[in-house]
Formats: sequence, structure tokens, C-alpha cells
Amino acid sequence: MSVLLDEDKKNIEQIQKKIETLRQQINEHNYLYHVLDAPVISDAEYDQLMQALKNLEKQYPKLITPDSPTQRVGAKPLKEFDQVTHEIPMGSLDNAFSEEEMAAFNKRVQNLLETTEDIRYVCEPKMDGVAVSIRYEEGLLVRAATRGDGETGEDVTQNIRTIKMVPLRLRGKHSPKILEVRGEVYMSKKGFAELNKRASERGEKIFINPRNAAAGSLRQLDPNITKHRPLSIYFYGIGTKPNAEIPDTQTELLNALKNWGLPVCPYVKAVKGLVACFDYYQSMAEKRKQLPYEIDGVVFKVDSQKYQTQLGAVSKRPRWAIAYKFPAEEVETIIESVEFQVGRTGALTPVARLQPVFVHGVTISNATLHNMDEIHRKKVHIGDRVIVRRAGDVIPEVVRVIEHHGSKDIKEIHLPTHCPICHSKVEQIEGEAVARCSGGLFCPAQRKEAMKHFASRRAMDVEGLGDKIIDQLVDTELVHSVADLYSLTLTQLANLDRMADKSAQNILDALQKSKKTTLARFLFSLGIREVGEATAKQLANHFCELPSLFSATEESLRTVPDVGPVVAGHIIAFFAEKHNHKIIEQLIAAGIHWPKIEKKSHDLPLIGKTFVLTGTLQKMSREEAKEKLENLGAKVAGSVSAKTSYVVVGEDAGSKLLKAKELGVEILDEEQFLELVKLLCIKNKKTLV
Ligand code: JCF
Repeated sequence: MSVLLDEDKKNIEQIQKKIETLRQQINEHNYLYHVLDAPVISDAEYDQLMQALKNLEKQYPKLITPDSPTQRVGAKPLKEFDQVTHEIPMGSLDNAFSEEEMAAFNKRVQNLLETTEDIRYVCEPKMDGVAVSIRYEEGLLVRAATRGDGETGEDVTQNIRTIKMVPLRLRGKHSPKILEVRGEVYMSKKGFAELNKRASERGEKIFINPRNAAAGSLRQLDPNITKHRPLSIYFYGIGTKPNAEIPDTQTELLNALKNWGLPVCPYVKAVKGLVACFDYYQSMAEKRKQLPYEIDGVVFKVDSQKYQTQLGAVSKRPRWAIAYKFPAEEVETIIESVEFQVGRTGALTPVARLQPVFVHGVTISNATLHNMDEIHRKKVHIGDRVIVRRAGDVIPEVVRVIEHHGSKDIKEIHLPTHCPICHSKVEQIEGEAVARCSGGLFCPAQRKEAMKHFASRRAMDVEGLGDKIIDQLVDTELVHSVADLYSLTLTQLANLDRMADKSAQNILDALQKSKKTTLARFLFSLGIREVGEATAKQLANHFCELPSLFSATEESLRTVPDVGPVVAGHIIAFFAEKHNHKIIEQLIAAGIHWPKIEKKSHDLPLIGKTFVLTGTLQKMSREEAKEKLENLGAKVAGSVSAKTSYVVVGEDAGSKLLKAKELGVEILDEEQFLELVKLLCIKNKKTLV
């Protein structure tokens, strides 16, 4: 008996070995194929290896591990995506649209680095896809998230696992303990065409372009659907720094990624100086049409990590990188008529109805004319033959007139005197380009737009409450204000056009779910003019609760970062409306709530202290140092006086250091400064800023 057991054990060990060998072989072939683009076996041979592994795992299911190449799709469909907060925010890139703007970028880099030498840049095509962050711990893929708003994204781990170019385990023995890699998920032109062909054969929804298709595929709750979508990925950087040494340059970082099995775009190239950047841009513009995927420009990054750190970032945009975009596509067509659309704030936007044209896989039949000033400047008439431009996701616009189409057909475009929707008077403030409907929330168009904004993903996030449904709800007068949304009944919703009972119930559930929110989201969702997401966050953090915001004066509002006189004016005007108070009261009575925000500003440790920064800091830019200090409550001044609490000195500090010594102001070097910030952050239980 015991002999047999021993033999069994030996047998299992052998099977285990066999399984591990197969996995290693498959992973290595994946690496050869996806990273090096140099496969050494045929697809059929690869399939045989996979089949052999599957057979063994089927016989010995106990030996299956989550990182086995057979385990890309495991779990069941999700109900919803979890939120993921990025440890290091996912920044976005500044754009350049001309050689002048590129030159200005290069100049700024040189100025900030105080050099006139040619800068070494790493160049790469800018993939037109969806940014994601993927986290590996001990070499294993543990989580993947979309960029979201840069701070918080959605947990799409299950879907990312189905992408064959994404390794489930990092290659090599020396992968870092923790690695967060960032990349762009995209769909090839061919994959996109095939997907749409299949969809149209089945009468399903067609995607507008490969990027939308990639985004839509990543947002599937069922990984079994994502599995069949032809998604690819290229990696371009890291988030959370690995514990291992980070390479000194972007070039080496990308090489390290490749060695860990993470595919990097093969067109990456390091060059020196601005002229070489222009050459690279030109060569990619020429290759663009033949590339198997869509790109919308070229990304340039300062190669040296040390320089990158010195340059730092301003509002989550690194100053060491830029996206130089390709010019937008332009086509000719004829303006058949012009309509005026009414936006959320009543702004009237002239929209040209066009003879439909096909651009870049999309049929365009509308283009914005922006406002009356633009119409006059471009001398546009109804009946004109015009150039229309479409850039990425931006709304197409009429760029210029090519010829006035037969003098008889030409018609002037007039600003209506009354709102085309509610017939209230149209008003235009002297000197302003925008004309507005004066109807306010009496105007159904403004109400609809306010509601669409309220329900949108970044605001109250009422899933399923789409534009068409909101249009119907307003048109049938089931809802007059956003507060009425919360008293809708199942029957009311189910009676709408093309609404199944199940969808109606889903909307009710989504409304219920949306009641749990944050103050920042709530403020943003109110649609106060010029109060975007960032400002809403600042307001929430500053005032912490609604009543203090209601009674805020212009003076107190203006102490909030980003709030100037205009925004302050809009906020005050909004809260001065009784109607708005009533709606807010109704919303809160309906159960909208958010977690209490601790009042921080008064106990920030550096309140009342003034700092002066001088000389070149090594670990960060001055801008970043300033941000850190301000987050701790300090003021940062430009010159040293008796009121200065501390002077932080970097290398080659000059007159300010002398002045500080003269006045006996306390002096900190960079190390001491960092130590202080770290200490205060820990004491204050803030994450390191
Ligand atoms: O290909 C891209 N879309 C792309 C986006 C490439 C990059 O190197 C990026 C990016 C977004 C942010 N780099 C950063 C820092």
C-alpha cells in the first residue's frame, strides 16, 4: 500500500513538472510573439502546447493555478465594477498642434533645466486607445484599472486578463515585488473591421471607431464577451515605483518592461534635440496609414529620469512629456440648413446640418458653427460649400467656406430672437460671443441638459438613465426638476417608449444607488456654471458641508484654489435662487447623502507659515515643492522678508539665501525640507503629497 502511495506521489510530482514545463514554454512563446515579435513556432504548434496543458489540468484540476495560461477567463459576470483609487494618479499629456508649440515645449524644458543643450527624448506613436494601470505583486497580475478621472478608475481585472498580450505573470526571476505598469489598450484596424462586420450581420450595435470599440469592450461586465474582442496593449510607463531600482532613463525603463514580458510599441526611438523630434513626427505621419492600429500623434518624453523628476508635473500633467497631435481630418461638404441648439446654461449653439460625408469610418451630418461671431468671421451661409474638420472625439466643426454655392441658394444665418424650444427671449451680453435663452429651467431644453448632466457618470452616475429617456421624461412632463427623478415609479418608467420592465427596474435601482454619493459629486451634478469636477472637489474640501457653502461670501469663495471672481459670482448667483434651494432640499429629503468631510484646513500643520524656495532642487521641481507645502497649509512667497518662516535652499542658491542669513530666517536644505514634509504628512495622516 505505502509503495503505491509513494508511486502516486512520484507520479503527481512528474505531472506537476510536466505542467510547469508546458506553462513556461507557452509563456516564453507568448513573449517571443507579443514582445519580441519573433515567433519561433507555428500557431498550430502553439495550440498543441495549450491543448496538452488543458488536458493535463482537466485530469488534475488541483494543479490549476490562477496564473496558468489556460486561466485567462475564469470568473462569472460582474454586477458592477469596483472603484480603484490609483496610488499615483494617472496623469494626462499636454498637447501640441504645431511645430511652434513643440518648440515652445522644448524651450520650456531647457529653461526649467537651465540648459541650452539638445535634450534627449524618447519618441513613440500615440496609441488611440484606453489608458489602463495594471498591478503586479510578486510577479503576479493582481489588479487592473481604467484611468477614470485620473485618481479613481474602474476595476477591470477580469477583462484585462483576457488580453493575450498581457502576461498573467511577469517574466524572469528578478521582477520587482510590486510593479504598476501603465499602457494603452487598443483595437487593431483589422480587428475593429471584423468585429463590426460580425455585429452588423447579427443586427447588433456598430462601434464608431476602434477606440470606442476598445473602450466598450473593456467596460463589459462579462469577461466572456471581452474575451472575443480583439484587444491589444502597449505599455509605456509605470505608476507605483517598483521596490527595485528604477532605471535612470525612459529607454531603460521600457527595456526593463520588455524583459518582464510586457509589450512595448516597436516604433519607440530615442532622439536628441528638437529637429530630430520633427523628423520622427514626419516619419510616423507617413507610416500612419500603413500601421495596423490607429494613432493620433506622437508622444515625446524627456529620457532622463533625473530630469523628469526635476521638471515634475503641474495639475497631473507631466512637464517632461507632450503629445504632438496629427492634424485633424478635413473634408468638403455643403451646409443644408442651420439649427440652434440650446445647452445646459441656455447657450445657443448654431449647428450646421450637412450633406452627409464619410470621414475616418464615421458619417458626419452635423458640425458646430460655435457662435454668431464665428459665423460672421468665417462668412458662412446656408448653401455654402465648406471644409469640415473632425479631430478624435471632438465635435466636428465648420472650418471655412470654399465657395458660395450658387448665389440664389445662399441664405444668411440669423440669430433667432426667441428660443427655438421655449420661445423665451434670447439675450446676448454686450461683448460676449454667446447668446442665451433667458428661459432658465422653464426651458425644456435647459432642463433636459441639466438632467443629463446630473445623471452622467462623473456626476450622480445614474446608470441606464440615458439621453433618450430623459428627453421623454421631460417631454411627457413626468419630471420637471432633477429632484422629481427620485419619485418616479416603476409603472411610469415602464410606460415609456421602448422600455422593458427590466430596464425600468434597473433605472430605479440605479437611482437608489446614486443616493449614496460624495459632496464633490453632488456639487458638480448641480451644474453651477463654471464649476467643473476639479472646482467641485476644491469647494467640497474647503467648505466640508453645504450650509457653509450656501452662505459663503465672494471673499471666502475666492480663497478656494481655482475660484476667481467669475466663478465666485456664478456660485453666489446659483445659491441666491430660492428655486435651487428648494431642489437641493428635495434631493436631500429623497435620501441623497454623503460621508462627512473632516474639517482639515484649520489644523493643517503649516497654517500661518510662509516659505520661500530658492535654488535648484534635485528631487522635485519647485512647482511640486510648492504644491506639497500648500497642501500642508503653508504659504509660498517669492521673496524673503522678516515675515518668512523658512527658506528652502537648493543648489546654487543666490541672493535669497544671503538675505535669509542676514535676517536670521531659518534655512532648510532639500533633505531637511523633505524630512519635515514627510513627518508632517505622517502626523497629519495624509498620504504623501
Ligand atoms: O499612447 C498613448 N496614448 C500614450 C498615453 C503614451 C504615453 O507614453 C503616455 C500616455 C499618457 C500619459 N504617457 C503618459 C505619461
